[in-house]
Amino acid sequence: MSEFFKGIPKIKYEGPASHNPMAFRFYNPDEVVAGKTMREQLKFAMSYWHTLCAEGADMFGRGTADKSFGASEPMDLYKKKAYAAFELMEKLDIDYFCFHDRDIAPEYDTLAETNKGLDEITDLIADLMKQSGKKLLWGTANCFNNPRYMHGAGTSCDADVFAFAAAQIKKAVELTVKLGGRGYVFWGGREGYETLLNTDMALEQDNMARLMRMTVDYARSIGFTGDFYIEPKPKEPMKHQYDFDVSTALAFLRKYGLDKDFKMNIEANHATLAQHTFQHELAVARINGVFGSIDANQGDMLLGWDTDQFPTNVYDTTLCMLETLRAGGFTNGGLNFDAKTRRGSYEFEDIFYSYIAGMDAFALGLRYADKLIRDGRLDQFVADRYKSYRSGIGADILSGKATMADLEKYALQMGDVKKLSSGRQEYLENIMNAVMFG
Ligand code: XLS
Ligand code: NI
Ligand code: NI
Repeated sequence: MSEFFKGIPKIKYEGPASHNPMAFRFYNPDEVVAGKTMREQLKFAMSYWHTLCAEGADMFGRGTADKSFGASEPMDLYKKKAYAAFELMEKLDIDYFCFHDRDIAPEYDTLAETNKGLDEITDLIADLMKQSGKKLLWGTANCFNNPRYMHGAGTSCDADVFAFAAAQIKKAVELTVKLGGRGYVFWGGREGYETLLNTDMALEQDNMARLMRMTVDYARSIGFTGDFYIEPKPKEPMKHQYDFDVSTALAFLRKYGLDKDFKMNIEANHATLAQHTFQHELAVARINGVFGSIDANQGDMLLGWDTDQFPTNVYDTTLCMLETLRAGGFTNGGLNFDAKTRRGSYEFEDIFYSYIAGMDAFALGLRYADKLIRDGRLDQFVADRYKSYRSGIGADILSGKATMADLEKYALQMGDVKKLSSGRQEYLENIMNAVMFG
């Protein structure tokens, strides 16, 4: 196969002083940070949809980037995309990829024909994986683009649509297993509502859970041992999505008994759309045992939609990696760049500059998170802040020994709470800067 990204070399680590734009300054794959190589800690993945498919179209204009790869007909196009994907991963030294069924092969008029195309392309992808050693982080089904999903997929008012979505997901799961994927994602872009005036929310949520239960049972029956993920997002395209944020998705999983099989795939830009920080969503997942995988990107605080920008904000990547290290690192999950170049960054070089920027920003985040943990002042501050629970009345509260009557007696004798300790937010923010830049 010919080279698609001509003139772009294999990207290597050259250190912070390098001015070579086609080099890593902070991502040094084989360097050990926090007990593992950066490659193992960060587990970077390429998103097939943004990288090989998205051409920069927006609400007001068509695409600006050409991703036709010189192809003449649909199957030829998707084969070329596959070769281009593996060339790009090789050049960027990215070990994993993620895909939707409709990113990798054309959708034809019938499901049978579409599935045939998927079989052929996944044979090719399996070969390319074998040759290169690249791995599948997770697969998913695109149940949002086709007009049949206008009212939802699993939550559609039309049972034929539910059946079609189930068939599509069954195939996507089979392909994920065929390619050795360690994860399967549900992102419910159309699983929600535009108006409650036409919506039976109870039935829709029951059906969404039914579809997930069927998927888990089927996938386990064909040997899938990886994790299922819900990827929370509050809105866009639907006005209200049922998988709003980590807490909402967790309550849903627990209600339907799906919490043993599912974890969260947390996307930075979705967190901010839900009016949370990225760190908040990661922390909620971590403390509830559902920290799974990450869709690494960043939004623009002045815009109210999912801009899917490559992550370059080092404070965010640092806090993200701090939560990741606290969670014990990734097991089946990883850092998938669910991110695209800006519309004006339309050349192939821009894709490489973007991935380099994102990988370097996360490498810095990992280095700083490790430094913050080793420095210890932040963790020590938090431990001290709650020290009143380690002895006396606090210890009795935690152990369950203290009753309300005991606490009343204690409070009466106390008269009032004595001097409280300061939260010291600014002091802590300054420590963070001192550790990062010191
Ligand atoms: C869209 C989502 C999507 C999922 C996979 O906002 O982020 O890209 O990651 O379907
Ligand atoms: Ni995503
Ligand atoms: Ni998104």
